[in-house]
Amino acid sequence: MAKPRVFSGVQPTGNLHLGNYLGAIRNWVKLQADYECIYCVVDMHAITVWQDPADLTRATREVTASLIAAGIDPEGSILFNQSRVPSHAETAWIFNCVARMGWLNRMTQFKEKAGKDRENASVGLFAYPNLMAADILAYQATHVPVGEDQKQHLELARDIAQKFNFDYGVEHFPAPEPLILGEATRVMSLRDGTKKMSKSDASDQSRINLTDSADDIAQKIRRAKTDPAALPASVEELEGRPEARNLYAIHAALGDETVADVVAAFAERQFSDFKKEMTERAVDRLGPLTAEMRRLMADPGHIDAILHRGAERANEIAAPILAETKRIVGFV
Ligand code: AQP
Repeated sequence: MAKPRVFSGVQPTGNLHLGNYLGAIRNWVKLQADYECIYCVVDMHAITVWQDPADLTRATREVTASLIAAGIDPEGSILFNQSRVPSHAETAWIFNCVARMGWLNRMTQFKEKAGKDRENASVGLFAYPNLMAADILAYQATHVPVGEDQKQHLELARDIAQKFNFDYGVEHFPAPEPLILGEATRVMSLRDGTKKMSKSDASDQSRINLTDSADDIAQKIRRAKTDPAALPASVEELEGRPEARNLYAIHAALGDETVADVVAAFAERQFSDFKKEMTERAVDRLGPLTAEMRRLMADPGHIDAILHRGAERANEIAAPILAETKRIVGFV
């Protein structure tokens, strides 16, 4: 029996951080055993906000190197960059005509990213969820591993698939399911436990980048915001303590434990002890990944060849699906 198909993407908008790693990429690696996996560096999403061209090229290679270093196998899985496969843009246009303005108006990520200056945001930023739906449905993928922040966009992808099928009286697109896995599905900023850890946060102290050295990691964890209360004796005691909750979730996820395991291990101990052990765990986990990524980045030609080959394989799957989509729409 054919394995179910997974699609997921990451933007080359800067260095990947611990949130991307624990919320998404680590799960991508695990899913390779049981799914047919298509992983995409979504450069067309990246340009929904301004990207310096040279930085975009560098970040595309760097993100690809991080994915391979984290354990994505470019032979077994398909790894490529979005702009090389035309089905994404072509399907997205059709979805621009299926999705309703009212649906997109409800997307919280657009509100957060456009901020107060909505009039000045790009049309691409507004239509971003339609392109994301196209990314997934261009392959008729059924499962999408994402962090919690992407749940709303995935629900929109399901709505688009259903409306397309209903409008045209077909069963062409599946309704894709989110796979939100692990103890750290929403990693928060190290400076503010109520804000998501993000590449675009102005403060580098807010996140642990996958390119950070052991010293950087140690310093960021030492300075991470905490609260004056004692370490919790139960999981319930983490309620209302967003910074402590976040650090516990990160420590648990890095060690493949539950938050309850971490609570039990540190009850009646000091935050300084906890932070020391958290640093060791983060460095042990990320150090080899960073070293491998640096090694891969020394040969950008090799990374480009992987992306090109991946795009060819992705296109082999997407081209016949796009041909059928166009036939259904009535394009000659
Ligand atoms: N803080 C997070 N916690 C858990 N998962 C996260 N993801 C991102 N941030 C967190 C997951 O990582 C995958 C790739 O995300 P992306 O880079 O394509 O876009 P994003 O969600 O917009 O990430 P950033 O860091 O916030 O990027 P910028 O600042 O450029 O917008 C997704 O599966 C996402 O859920």
